Amino acid sequence: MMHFRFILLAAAIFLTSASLYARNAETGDLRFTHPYARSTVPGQTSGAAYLTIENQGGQADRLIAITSPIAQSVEIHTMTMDGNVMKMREVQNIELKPRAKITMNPGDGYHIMLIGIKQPLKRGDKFPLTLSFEKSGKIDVPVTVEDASAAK
Ligand SMILES: [Cu+2]
Repeated sequence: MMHFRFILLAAAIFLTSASLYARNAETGDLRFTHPYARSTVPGQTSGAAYLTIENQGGQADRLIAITSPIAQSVEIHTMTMDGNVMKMREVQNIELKPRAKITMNPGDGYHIMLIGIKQPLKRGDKFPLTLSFEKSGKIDVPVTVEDASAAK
């Protein structure tokens, strides 16, 4: 009986480490650099966050959704010029080809829109963003709030 229990325990440990390893292998190709959000003023209901995502693997992946406990919803936006006016538009996903590097910065390309923020984002605050990828699954990225004028 003791022996049987030991085998079960060993099997459980093996399965746990095997699944951890599989998760690392799946998410190991993505690199996240400088995740930051701009600080907001009281009464401001939305904020913006930025980061650099690099696909160091040989397989394409796709960022398909983002959530955060600090916002009612999170959208992926891109900036487009409409005549002389810069407009934000929601995109459904961001494709990450092998070796692709997506750099987000204020006023250029993609940004992450935090909609319905529950309290102002103050410099030095930290909060998580959960990024969902088609292949790599969900990955939590810690974001730091920087000055409203922050840029990379
Ligand atoms: Cu936006």
